Amino acid sequence: MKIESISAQLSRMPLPKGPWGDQIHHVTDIEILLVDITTDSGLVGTGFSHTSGVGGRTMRAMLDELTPTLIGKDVNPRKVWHEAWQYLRDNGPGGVTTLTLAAVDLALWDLLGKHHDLSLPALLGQVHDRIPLYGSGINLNLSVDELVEQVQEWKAAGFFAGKVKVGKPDIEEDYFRLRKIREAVGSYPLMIDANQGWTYARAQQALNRFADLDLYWVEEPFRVDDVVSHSRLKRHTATPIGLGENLYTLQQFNEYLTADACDFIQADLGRVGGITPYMDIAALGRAFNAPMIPHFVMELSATVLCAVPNALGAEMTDGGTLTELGVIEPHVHVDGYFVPRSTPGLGLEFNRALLSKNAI
Ligand code: SMN
Ligand code: MG
Repeated sequence: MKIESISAQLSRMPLPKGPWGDQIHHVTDIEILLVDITTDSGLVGTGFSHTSGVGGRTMRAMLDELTPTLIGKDVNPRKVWHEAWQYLRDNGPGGVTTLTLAAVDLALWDLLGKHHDLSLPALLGQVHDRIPLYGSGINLNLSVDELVEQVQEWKAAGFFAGKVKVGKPDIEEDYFRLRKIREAVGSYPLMIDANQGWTYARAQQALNRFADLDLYWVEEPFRVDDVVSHSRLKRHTATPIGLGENLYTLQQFNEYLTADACDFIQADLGRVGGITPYMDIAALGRAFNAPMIPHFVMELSATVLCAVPNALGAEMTDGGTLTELGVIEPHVHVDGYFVPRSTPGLGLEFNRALLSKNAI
Protein backbone atom coordinates (compact mmCIF):
# COMPACT_ATOMS: atom_id res chain seq x y z
CA MET A 1 0.00 0.00 0.00
CA LYS A 2 1.67 3.20 -1.20
CA ILE A 3 0.98 6.91 -0.77
CA GLU A 4 -0.63 8.23 -3.93
CA SER A 5 -1.71 11.75 -3.03
CA ILE A 6 -1.89 14.16 -0.10
CA SER A 7 -4.34 17.00 0.41
CA ALA A 8 -4.65 19.49 3.25
CA GLN A 9 -7.09 22.02 4.61
CA LEU A 10 -6.36 24.68 7.22
CA SER A 11 -9.22 25.87 9.44
CA ARG A 12 -9.53 28.33 12.28
CA MET A 13 -11.94 27.07 14.93
CA PRO A 14 -13.14 29.76 17.36
CA LEU A 15 -13.13 28.84 21.05
CA PRO A 16 -16.82 28.19 21.82
CA LYS A 17 -16.69 29.35 25.45
CA GLY A 18 -14.71 32.54 24.70
CA PRO A 19 -11.03 33.53 24.69
CA TRP A 20 -8.35 31.98 26.88
CA GLY A 21 -5.78 33.88 28.90
CA ASP A 22 -2.62 33.01 30.77
CA GLN A 23 0.76 34.63 31.44
CA ILE A 24 1.82 34.39 27.80
CA HIS A 25 -1.26 33.53 25.74
CA HIS A 26 -4.37 35.24 24.55
CA VAL A 27 -6.07 32.57 22.46
CA THR A 28 -9.23 33.13 20.41
CA ASP A 29 -9.02 30.33 17.82
CA ILE A 30 -7.41 26.93 17.43
CA GLU A 31 -5.94 26.21 13.99
CA ILE A 32 -6.42 22.72 12.59
CA LEU A 33 -4.47 21.46 9.57
CA LEU A 34 -6.43 18.44 8.36
CA VAL A 35 -4.45 16.12 6.10
CA ASP A 36 -5.86 13.33 3.93
CA ILE A 37 -3.53 10.72 2.49
CA THR A 38 -4.89 8.55 -0.31
CA THR A 39 -3.18 5.28 -1.17
CA ASP A 40 -2.88 3.32 -4.40
CA SER A 41 -5.46 0.90 -2.93
CA GLY A 42 -7.98 3.74 -2.66
CA LEU A 43 -7.93 3.84 1.15
CA VAL A 44 -7.89 7.31 2.74
CA GLY A 45 -6.26 8.09 6.09
CA THR A 46 -6.76 11.37 7.94
CA GLY A 47 -4.48 13.14 10.36
CA PHE A 48 -4.22 16.65 11.70
CA SER A 49 -2.01 19.10 13.47
CA HIS A 50 -2.94 22.07 15.60
CA THR A 51 -1.77 25.45 16.81
CA SER A 52 -3.11 27.86 19.41
CA GLY A 53 -3.78 30.40 16.68
CA VAL A 54 -0.36 31.13 15.17
CA GLY A 55 1.64 29.12 12.64
CA GLY A 56 -0.99 27.27 10.64
CA ARG A 57 0.02 28.77 7.29
CA THR A 58 3.66 28.00 8.00
CA MET A 59 2.79 24.35 8.68
CA ARG A 60 0.80 24.17 5.47
CA ALA A 61 3.71 25.63 3.49
CA MET A 62 6.10 23.10 5.01
CA LEU A 63 3.70 20.28 4.17
CA ASP A 64 3.60 21.53 0.57
CA GLU A 65 7.40 21.28 0.43
CA LEU A 66 7.41 17.83 2.00
CA THR A 67 4.60 16.29 -0.06
CA PRO A 68 6.55 15.43 -3.26
CA THR A 69 9.06 13.42 -1.17
CA LEU A 70 6.26 11.29 0.31
CA ILE A 71 4.48 10.23 -2.87
CA GLY A 72 5.08 6.56 -3.69
CA LYS A 73 6.30 5.65 -0.20
CA ASP A 74 4.93 2.64 1.67
CA VAL A 75 2.41 3.27 4.44
CA ASN A 76 4.96 2.68 7.19
CA PRO A 77 4.61 5.51 9.70
CA ARG A 78 7.91 4.94 11.50
CA LYS A 79 10.01 4.77 8.33
CA VAL A 80 8.24 7.74 6.75
CA TRP A 81 8.59 9.77 9.95
CA HIS A 82 12.35 9.34 10.18
CA GLU A 83 12.95 9.94 6.48
CA ALA A 84 10.75 13.03 6.49
CA TRP A 85 12.44 14.34 9.62
CA GLN A 86 15.84 13.93 7.97
CA TYR A 87 14.54 15.88 5.00
CA LEU A 88 13.25 18.77 7.13
CA ARG A 89 15.81 18.78 9.95
CA ASP A 90 17.78 21.83 8.78
CA ASN A 91 14.68 23.84 9.70
CA GLY A 92 15.23 22.82 13.30
CA PRO A 93 14.79 19.47 15.05
CA GLY A 94 11.40 20.44 16.45
CA GLY A 95 8.76 23.12 16.11
CA VAL A 96 7.08 23.63 12.75
CA THR A 97 9.11 20.63 11.53
CA THR A 98 7.48 18.24 14.00
CA LEU A 99 4.06 19.96 13.96
CA THR A 100 3.94 19.33 10.21
CA LEU A 101 5.13 15.73 10.58
CA ALA A 102 2.35 15.06 13.11
CA ALA A 103 -0.41 15.47 10.55
CA VAL A 104 1.30 13.04 8.17
CA ASP A 105 2.14 10.56 10.93
CA LEU A 106 -1.45 10.50 12.22
CA ALA A 107 -2.84 9.97 8.73
CA LEU A 108 -0.47 7.03 8.21
CA TRP A 109 -1.42 5.39 11.53
CA ASP A 110 -5.07 5.93 10.61
CA LEU A 111 -4.41 4.15 7.29
CA LEU A 112 -2.60 1.27 8.96
CA GLY A 113 -5.50 0.77 11.38
CA LYS A 114 -8.06 0.86 8.59
CA HIS A 115 -5.96 -1.51 6.47
CA HIS A 116 -5.67 -4.07 9.29
CA ASP A 117 -9.19 -3.41 10.58
CA LEU A 118 -7.86 -2.45 14.02
CA SER A 119 -8.53 0.52 16.28
CA LEU A 120 -5.44 2.60 17.08
CA PRO A 121 -5.13 1.22 20.65
CA ALA A 122 -5.42 -2.34 19.34
CA LEU A 123 -2.87 -1.62 16.61
CA LEU A 124 -0.37 -0.15 19.11
CA GLY A 125 -1.05 -2.79 21.78
CA GLN A 126 -3.88 -1.82 24.10
CA VAL A 127 -3.14 -1.83 27.84
CA HIS A 128 -5.98 0.40 29.16
CA ASP A 129 -9.72 0.30 28.40
CA ARG A 130 -10.35 3.86 29.51
CA ILE A 131 -8.36 6.94 30.51
CA PRO A 132 -9.05 9.26 33.45
CA LEU A 133 -9.31 12.95 32.58
CA TYR A 134 -8.39 16.10 34.47
CA GLY A 135 -10.08 19.45 34.08
CA SER A 136 -7.90 22.29 32.82
CA GLY A 137 -8.70 25.97 32.39
CA ILE A 138 -6.80 28.65 30.48
CA ASN A 139 -8.39 30.92 32.99
CA LEU A 140 -6.14 33.66 34.33
CA ASN A 141 -8.75 36.06 32.90
CA LEU A 142 -11.62 34.65 35.01
CA SER A 143 -12.86 36.28 38.20
CA VAL A 144 -12.35 34.37 41.46
CA ASP A 145 -16.00 33.32 41.52
CA GLU A 146 -15.91 32.06 37.93
CA LEU A 147 -12.67 30.22 38.65
CA VAL A 148 -14.01 28.49 41.75
CA GLU A 149 -17.18 27.52 39.91
CA GLN A 150 -15.16 26.02 37.05
CA VAL A 151 -13.11 23.79 39.37
CA GLN A 152 -16.25 22.78 41.29
CA GLU A 153 -17.84 21.73 38.00
CA TRP A 154 -14.84 19.55 37.12
CA LYS A 155 -14.95 17.88 40.49
CA ALA A 156 -18.70 17.25 40.20
CA ALA A 157 -18.25 15.81 36.68
CA GLY A 158 -15.75 13.22 37.96
CA PHE A 159 -12.51 14.62 36.55
CA PHE A 160 -9.74 13.34 38.81
CA ALA A 161 -7.97 16.70 39.25
CA GLY A 162 -8.12 20.32 38.18
CA LYS A 163 -5.53 22.74 36.81
CA VAL A 164 -5.66 26.53 36.87
CA LYS A 165 -3.44 29.37 35.73
CA VAL A 166 -1.26 31.50 37.95
CA GLY A 167 0.82 34.58 37.23
CA LYS A 168 -1.10 37.58 38.48
CA PRO A 169 1.15 40.61 39.04
CA ASP A 170 0.70 40.16 42.78
CA ILE A 171 1.48 36.75 44.31
CA GLU A 172 -1.09 37.47 47.03
CA GLU A 173 -3.79 37.63 44.36
CA ASP A 174 -2.77 34.21 43.01
CA TYR A 175 -2.74 32.88 46.57
CA PHE A 176 -6.20 34.29 47.27
CA ARG A 177 -7.63 32.66 44.12
CA LEU A 178 -6.05 29.30 44.94
CA ARG A 179 -7.11 29.51 48.60
CA LYS A 180 -10.73 30.08 47.52
CA ILE A 181 -10.58 27.02 45.26
CA ARG A 182 -9.06 24.92 48.07
CA GLU A 183 -11.82 25.97 50.45
CA ALA A 184 -14.47 25.07 47.87
CA VAL A 185 -13.15 21.67 46.76
CA GLY A 186 -11.31 20.37 49.84
CA SER A 187 -8.52 17.90 49.15
CA TYR A 188 -9.29 17.60 45.41
CA PRO A 189 -5.96 17.34 43.51
CA LEU A 190 -5.06 20.80 42.20
CA MET A 191 -2.33 21.85 39.76
CA ILE A 192 -1.08 25.30 38.78
CA ASP A 193 0.32 26.43 35.44
CA ALA A 194 2.68 29.41 35.16
CA ASN A 195 3.21 29.09 31.37
CA GLN A 196 6.93 29.90 31.51
CA GLY A 197 6.26 33.31 32.97
CA TRP A 198 8.29 33.39 36.19
CA THR A 199 11.82 34.35 37.09
CA TYR A 200 13.63 31.98 39.45
CA ALA A 201 13.14 34.24 42.47
CA ARG A 202 9.47 34.73 41.65
CA ALA A 203 8.84 30.99 41.42
CA GLN A 204 10.52 30.36 44.74
CA GLN A 205 8.56 33.15 46.40
CA ALA A 206 5.28 31.93 44.93
CA LEU A 207 5.80 28.27 45.83
CA ASN A 208 6.80 29.20 49.38
CA ARG A 209 3.60 31.22 49.65
CA PHE A 210 1.51 28.34 48.22
CA ALA A 211 3.11 25.74 50.53
CA ASP A 212 -0.09 25.04 52.51
CA LEU A 213 -2.14 24.42 49.34
CA ASP A 214 -0.72 20.92 48.73
CA LEU A 215 -0.36 21.34 44.95
CA TYR A 216 -0.16 18.25 42.77
CA TRP A 217 2.30 19.92 40.38
CA VAL A 218 3.54 23.29 39.24
CA GLU A 219 3.63 23.52 35.45
CA GLU A 220 6.16 25.36 33.28
CA PRO A 221 7.49 27.74 35.92
CA PHE A 222 10.29 28.97 33.59
CA ARG A 223 10.96 29.36 29.91
CA VAL A 224 11.22 25.96 28.36
CA ASP A 225 14.85 26.09 27.24
CA ASP A 226 16.03 26.66 30.82
CA VAL A 227 16.55 23.11 32.08
CA VAL A 228 18.93 24.31 34.80
CA SER A 229 16.34 26.47 36.60
CA HIS A 230 13.82 23.63 36.58
CA SER A 231 16.23 21.16 38.15
CA ARG A 232 17.36 23.81 40.64
CA LEU A 233 13.76 24.50 41.64
CA LYS A 234 13.07 20.80 42.02
CA ARG A 235 15.96 20.50 44.47
CA HIS A 236 14.61 23.39 46.54
CA THR A 237 10.87 22.84 46.68
CA ALA A 238 8.56 19.97 47.53
CA THR A 239 6.11 20.70 44.68
CA PRO A 240 6.59 18.32 41.72
CA ILE A 241 7.11 19.84 38.25
CA GLY A 242 4.99 19.12 35.18
CA LEU A 243 6.01 20.20 31.69
CA GLY A 244 6.41 19.14 28.10
CA GLU A 245 3.80 21.04 26.11
CA ASN A 246 6.63 23.14 24.66
CA LEU A 247 9.22 20.39 24.18
CA TYR A 248 9.46 18.95 20.69
CA THR A 249 11.99 16.14 20.64
CA LEU A 250 12.84 12.90 22.42
CA GLN A 251 16.27 14.39 23.15
CA GLN A 252 14.76 17.41 24.95
CA PHE A 253 12.70 15.10 27.17
CA ASN A 254 15.80 13.03 27.87
CA GLU A 255 17.68 16.17 28.87
CA TYR A 256 14.94 17.16 31.34
CA LEU A 257 14.66 13.69 32.83
CA THR A 258 18.38 13.09 33.22
CA ALA A 259 18.69 16.54 34.85
CA ASP A 260 15.91 15.55 37.28
CA ALA A 261 13.97 18.62 36.16
CA CYS A 262 10.51 17.16 35.45
CA ASP A 263 8.10 14.75 37.19
CA PHE A 264 5.00 14.69 34.94
CA ILE A 265 5.52 14.40 31.18
CA GLN A 266 3.06 16.56 29.25
CA ALA A 267 4.23 15.93 25.69
CA ASP A 268 1.77 17.18 23.06
CA LEU A 269 0.93 14.66 20.30
CA GLY A 270 1.00 17.40 17.66
CA ARG A 271 4.07 19.31 18.75
CA VAL A 272 6.34 16.26 19.13
CA GLY A 273 5.38 15.05 15.64
CA GLY A 274 2.63 12.50 16.16
CA ILE A 275 2.20 8.99 17.49
CA THR A 276 5.56 7.62 16.32
CA PRO A 277 7.73 9.95 18.45
CA TYR A 278 5.15 10.05 21.27
CA MET A 279 5.50 6.31 21.87
CA ASP A 280 9.29 6.72 22.10
CA ILE A 281 8.90 9.55 24.63
CA ALA A 282 6.46 7.40 26.63
CA ALA A 283 9.03 4.57 26.77
CA LEU A 284 11.68 7.06 27.89
CA GLY A 285 9.31 8.24 30.60
CA ARG A 286 8.76 4.66 31.70
CA ALA A 287 12.51 4.19 32.13
CA PHE A 288 12.44 7.18 34.51
CA ASN A 289 9.27 6.02 36.30
CA ALA A 290 7.55 9.17 35.06
CA PRO A 291 3.85 9.26 34.19
CA MET A 292 2.55 10.45 30.81
CA ILE A 293 -0.17 13.09 30.98
CA PRO A 294 -0.28 14.72 27.55
CA HIS A 295 -1.15 18.27 26.65
CA PHE A 296 -4.38 19.23 24.85
CA VAL A 297 -6.17 17.41 21.94
CA MET A 298 -7.95 15.28 24.54
CA GLU A 299 -9.67 12.77 22.28
CA LEU A 300 -6.47 11.94 20.39
CA SER A 301 -4.28 11.97 23.51
CA ALA A 302 -6.57 9.67 25.46
CA THR A 303 -6.89 7.26 22.53
CA VAL A 304 -3.10 6.93 22.26
CA LEU A 305 -2.73 6.63 26.05
CA CYS A 306 -4.75 3.41 25.91
CA ALA A 307 -1.53 1.87 24.56
CA VAL A 308 0.82 3.56 27.05
CA PRO A 309 1.55 1.55 30.22
CA ASN A 310 2.70 4.64 32.16
CA ALA A 311 -0.37 6.71 31.25
CA LEU A 312 -1.68 8.83 34.11
CA GLY A 313 -4.49 10.67 32.34
CA ALA A 314 -5.41 13.16 29.66
CA GLU A 315 -6.18 16.89 29.75
CA MET A 316 -9.76 18.00 29.27
CA THR A 317 -9.02 21.59 28.24
CA ASP A 318 -12.29 23.26 29.14
CA GLY A 319 -13.80 24.89 26.05
CA GLY A 320 -11.14 23.40 23.78
CA THR A 321 -11.63 19.66 23.38
CA LEU A 322 -11.83 18.52 19.76
CA THR A 323 -15.52 17.84 20.43
CA GLU A 324 -16.18 21.34 21.82
CA LEU A 325 -14.27 22.95 18.94
CA GLY A 326 -16.42 21.02 16.48
CA VAL A 327 -13.36 19.38 14.90
CA ILE A 328 -14.83 15.92 15.42
CA GLU A 329 -18.30 14.50 15.89
CA PRO A 330 -19.04 14.55 19.64
CA HIS A 331 -17.05 12.02 21.58
CA VAL A 332 -18.50 12.10 25.06
CA HIS A 333 -16.62 11.21 28.19
CA VAL A 334 -18.41 9.47 31.03
CA ASP A 335 -17.84 10.13 34.75
CA GLY A 336 -14.48 11.77 34.01
CA TYR A 337 -13.19 8.94 31.84
CA PHE A 338 -12.54 8.72 28.10
CA VAL A 339 -13.37 5.47 26.32
CA PRO A 340 -11.90 5.13 22.81
CA ARG A 341 -14.00 4.09 19.83
CA SER A 342 -13.38 0.60 18.52
CA THR A 343 -13.67 1.70 14.88
CA PRO A 344 -10.57 1.02 12.75
CA GLY A 345 -7.90 3.73 12.67
CA LEU A 346 -7.75 6.79 14.92
CA GLY A 347 -11.44 6.52 15.77
CA LEU A 348 -11.96 10.27 15.30
CA GLU A 349 -14.84 11.20 13.05
CA PHE A 350 -13.90 14.58 11.60
CA ASN A 351 -16.63 17.16 11.19
CA ARG A 352 -15.77 18.03 7.60
CA ALA A 353 -18.69 20.38 7.08
CA LEU A 354 -17.66 22.65 9.95
CA LEU A 355 -13.94 22.40 9.17
CA SER A 356 -14.67 23.44 5.56
CA LYS A 357 -16.87 26.29 6.71
CA ASN A 358 -13.99 27.60 8.83
CA ALA A 359 -11.30 26.98 6.21
CA ILE A 360 -8.83 29.77 5.42
C1 SMN B 1 -2.44 25.79 27.27
C2 SMN B 1 -3.15 24.99 26.39
C3 SMN B 1 -3.59 25.48 25.16
C4 SMN B 1 -3.32 26.79 24.83
C5 SMN B 1 -2.62 27.59 25.71
C6 SMN B 1 -2.19 27.09 26.93
C7 SMN B 1 -1.95 25.30 28.61
C8 SMN B 1 -2.27 23.93 29.11
O1 SMN B 1 -0.71 25.70 28.96
O2 SMN B 1 -1.51 23.45 29.91
O3 SMN B 1 -3.29 23.37 28.73
MG1 MG C 1 0.25 24.34 30.29
